[in-house]
Amino acid sequence: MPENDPENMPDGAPVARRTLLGMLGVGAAGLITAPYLQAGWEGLLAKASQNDPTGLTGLLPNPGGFRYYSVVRSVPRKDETEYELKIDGLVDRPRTYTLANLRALPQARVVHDVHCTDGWRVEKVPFDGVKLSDLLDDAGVGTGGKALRFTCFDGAYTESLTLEQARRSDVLVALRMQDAPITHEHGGPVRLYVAPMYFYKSAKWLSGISITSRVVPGYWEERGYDVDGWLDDRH
Ligand SMILES: Nc1nc2c(c(=O)[nH]1)N[C@H]1C(S)=C(S)[C@@H](COP(=O)(O)O)O[C@H]1N2
Ligand SMILES: [Mo]
Repeated sequence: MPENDPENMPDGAPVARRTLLGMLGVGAAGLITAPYLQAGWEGLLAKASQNDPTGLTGLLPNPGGFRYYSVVRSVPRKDETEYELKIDGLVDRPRTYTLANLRALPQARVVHDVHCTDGWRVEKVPFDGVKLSDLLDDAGVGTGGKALRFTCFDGAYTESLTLEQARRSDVLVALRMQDAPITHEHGGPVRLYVAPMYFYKSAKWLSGISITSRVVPGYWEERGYDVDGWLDDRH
């Protein structure tokens, strides 16, 4: 389901896009040819995305191939000292992990093409982190646990997976992306990476995993996206 199909956009999204272009002080045509240095442009783009509740800054050109999405205007930065990931709900042993705790666990690497439903994709992106299945084993899924609900420290975004999907070896609680710590703009210090599904399943700024008795649809799923966001080439 295309995110850029006006039928599927949240009300008023096109207006928000015009507002953004206005904010940058240039028209759409000017943006394409504006003589920004690449690094400067990416920084500006990241900042603009933070102020774009619709994620439509993704329509602006970005040399890295990625677009920065956030459904809220600004997201607090969490470093080493502040970051925590909580696992609770239907588990035998509720857990809280710091970044150091997560780094101390066995790390797995997944290299896959990233696809957004908007139509952009980036090929062969390496992600490293802890297999979600390892964290599930650590917490121990309790009786009746059938699905996972992910929450984020942006305070708004949510996602879901079934227990079976979450146990796949290509689903990571990722600490690194493209061989570097995940940047704030890309959802660092910790984001989910669900390689076999569209990138909307890969919740940025991950702060909570709750084991639930059924799938609770996430932010975009409440707005029409598929709960099972499989890519066609997942096998
Ligand atoms: N917290 C949070 N996670 C999110 C999103 C978001 O808006 N907020 N957008 C999703 C979508 S639609 C995509 S395509 C990717 C974009 O990741 P990127 O900004 O690192 O390119 O993040 C996904 N995870
Ligand atoms: Mo997306």
